[in-house]
Amino acid sequence: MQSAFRSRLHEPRTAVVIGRWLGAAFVICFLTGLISHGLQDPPGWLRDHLPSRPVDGYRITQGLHVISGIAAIPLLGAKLWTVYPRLFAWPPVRSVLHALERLGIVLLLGAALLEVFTGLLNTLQWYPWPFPFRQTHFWLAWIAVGGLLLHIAAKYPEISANWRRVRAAPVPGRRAFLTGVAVSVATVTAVTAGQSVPWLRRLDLLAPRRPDIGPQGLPVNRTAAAAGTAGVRAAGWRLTVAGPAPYTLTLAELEALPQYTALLPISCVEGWSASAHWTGVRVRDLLDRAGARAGARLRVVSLERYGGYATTEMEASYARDPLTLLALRVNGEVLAPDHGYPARIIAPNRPGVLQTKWVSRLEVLG
Ligand SMILES: Nc1nc2c(c(=O)[nH]1)N[C@H]1C(S)=C(S)[C@@H](COP(=O)(O)O)O[C@H]1N2
Ligand SMILES: [Mo]
Repeated sequence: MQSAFRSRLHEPRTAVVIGRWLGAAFVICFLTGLISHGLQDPPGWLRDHLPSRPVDGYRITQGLHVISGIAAIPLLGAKLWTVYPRLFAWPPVRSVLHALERLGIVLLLGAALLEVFTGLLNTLQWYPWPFPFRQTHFWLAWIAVGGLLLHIAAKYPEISANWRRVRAAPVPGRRAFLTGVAVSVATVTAVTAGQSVPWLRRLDLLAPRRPDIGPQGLPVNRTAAAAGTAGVRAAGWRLTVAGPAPYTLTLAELEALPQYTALLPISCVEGWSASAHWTGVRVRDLLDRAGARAGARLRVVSLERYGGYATTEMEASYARDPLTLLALRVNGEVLAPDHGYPARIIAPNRPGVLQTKWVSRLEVLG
């Protein structure tokens, strides 16, 4: 059977080297994914411990998440090519242990392929499936990690025998093949990482976003037209703050309050990020005026009616951070409609999805 596959590179040392690179990409992707999930949708026990610093934390972890996920695609291809003759091994199951080993591979392979596929399409904002992206992506990651651990345990003897080059049998062509794989990984990384890494921006040929293209030099995910908020005018707009001492402000009254400027990024979960100077009123000042207690959480309500991010919640660590603003300006200009005119939330170390635009109401929670 094996003789049907003529390349000599279907061999363990090649599989181990690529497996190491793929494993590293997986681990980075998994850990940064957990961070992203925790920040975006924290379970109760974590909710009151989310840090609002470092300011660029989420920008870095989510940038790495998408970079390592994209790098995993050519690595998965190379790994699969290296080992696929074994998928046809006969008899298909030799023992209970062998059955377990193959189950691990089915879980790992199925989950890993689906994971990079759904992740890649997510960066393109394309959701051609009937299930919710985020939960599916989250649970598949755990299945992949479980499959990976089973796989490493089952292959441990072979992995350790081929871990060091001196102990593995020499095979001509191996070095060239590994170099080719490394070059393709470097290339896909270089032409997409510019969506989050500023000094790679000029090479950003294939990523879905250029972080400097859009109104006021910033990309837009959901436009005012799509959100149904393009017709918002200062005259009819009010900010309502609901709390122990509720009040309502016009835009002119909001502009008359002390204004602060902060350099903060929008870091989209899809991988692009861009920093800007935001100017507006501190959220904590607005909350103090409403008589909120120090540990109070906050609900932010947008004028947008139907979107999944029309209403968001903010933990006290963000609401109390002096850099967290209800922003009225970006880079010195009044917010464009697509960036949330007349007022939007901007807070440090938060996923872009929670930087709510077209805000009309803040509700103090408990
Ligand atoms: N009301 C509302 N706010 C929103 C969104 C939305 O769909 N509705 N999208 C969020 C997402 S996913 C991102 S990445 C940022 C993008 O902000 P920008 O369009 O100003 O760059 O806005 C966030 N704020
Ligand atoms: Mo986003």
